[in-house]
Amino acid sequence: MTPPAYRARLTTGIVHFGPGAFHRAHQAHYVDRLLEHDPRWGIAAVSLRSAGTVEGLRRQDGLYTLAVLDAETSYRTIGAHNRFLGPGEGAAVRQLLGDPAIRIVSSTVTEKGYCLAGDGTLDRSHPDIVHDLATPDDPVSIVSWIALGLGDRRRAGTPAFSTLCCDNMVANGSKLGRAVEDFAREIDPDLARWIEGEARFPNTMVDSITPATDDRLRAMVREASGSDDAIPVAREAFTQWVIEDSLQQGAEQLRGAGVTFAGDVAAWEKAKLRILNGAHSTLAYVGSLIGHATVYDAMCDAPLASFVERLINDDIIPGLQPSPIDLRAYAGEILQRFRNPAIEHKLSQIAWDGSQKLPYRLLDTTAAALNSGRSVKGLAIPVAAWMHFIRRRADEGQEIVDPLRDLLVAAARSEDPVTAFLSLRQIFPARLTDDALYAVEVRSAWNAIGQRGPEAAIALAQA
Ligand code: CS2
Repeated sequence: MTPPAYRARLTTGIVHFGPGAFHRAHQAHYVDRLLEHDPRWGIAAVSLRSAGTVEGLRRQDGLYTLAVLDAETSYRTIGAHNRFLGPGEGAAVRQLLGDPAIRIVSSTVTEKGYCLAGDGTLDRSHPDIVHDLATPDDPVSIVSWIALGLGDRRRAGTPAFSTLCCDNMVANGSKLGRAVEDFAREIDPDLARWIEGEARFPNTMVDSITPATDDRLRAMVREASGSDDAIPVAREAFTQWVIEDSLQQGAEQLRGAGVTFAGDVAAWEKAKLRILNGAHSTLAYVGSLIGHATVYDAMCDAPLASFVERLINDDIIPGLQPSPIDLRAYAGEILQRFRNPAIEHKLSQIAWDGSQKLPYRLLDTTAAALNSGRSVKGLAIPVAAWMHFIRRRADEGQEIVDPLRDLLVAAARSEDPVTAFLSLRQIFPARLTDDALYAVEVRSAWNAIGQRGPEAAIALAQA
């Protein structure tokens, strides 16, 4: 692979925790663009839990192929990463976080990686937080790493770095910032006050459909470029990054690379998380029960695609109004993106971590519908489908990727699964479970799916 021209002058300005496919296809794409004008924003890839991707990047000196698979196909060698730190290299990570040249720390560690409780605050009982409170100089969680890095800067008189959470989470920056302050307060109240005053955690919305890397992609890259790239990434042509306008350094460079800065990210974030990700999870669970493998396959299923479109227009969009965004047009673009035949986005991948995803993707929408007196019949179907999905995978002995796996399997195997699932306070807020109507609709959907199948259930919902 031919390195981009900026590699010769590249210095490190960003530390990123969790350099998985989405980070390398999305954030690194924007940084790759800005590096052509300012080489001081190289990315240090940090993965302290698993060596995999970091070793892959190290072996290729940070170079990998970004394949854009859409109406047109393109390939680009990304060279934005110039440091690679894996398990056991915590001392080097700590030194890097204290380096004044590092102005942004970003993360894609998935929703569960932030050790938050169901209400979005720091979960002090989380094993990683318990560990880190006992040994704050040897952290395992991203929350503690950021507190450690900021603490070192305070002691050294170095300005704070800005932290960019790049995971799908409502008010992602505010939640991470509060968790870091709450953690710091437990070990040094003065540090917590300094972080509150000096450090910035802008909220962000990130979007680009990025399927997991597989051998099919490696073969495509080899065919197209002749490169034996072990860690290529692929995404659709659409990409969007909206950042709250409070970044201390780098905003001008990122804006020049195509990032949108907004005074308030909430409208963008809610629209994306509830329309795109809510539809994704609906397709994942209902589509998997029907037997589809990818988003494209599920969208070729006309009754299912029609159900999702109506769910968006009749149940999700009303809960987002008023909005500065033309939500129907936005939704239409998303459904068109889902129909991209070049992207093999596996429903099984989207189905991971449902206990962490459902609250912001479908349950917040359901609470809004209940508060407005609107029907929740349609919204109950993907939730009941998720319950059936868990029970089917448990019965078939298939892997269930979810931090609450054991609780979910126990609920699925109980005498009354619907009641057992709805009693999981980590997932279902009281607003929903205290509402008799919601339980009735979920049970009705559960029974319809169980007795007549998911196809009948979605037909029933549209009757
Ligand atoms: C998907 C998201 O895997 C999933 O849960 O819904 O990764 C989705 O592809 C992205 O949020 C799109 O921006």
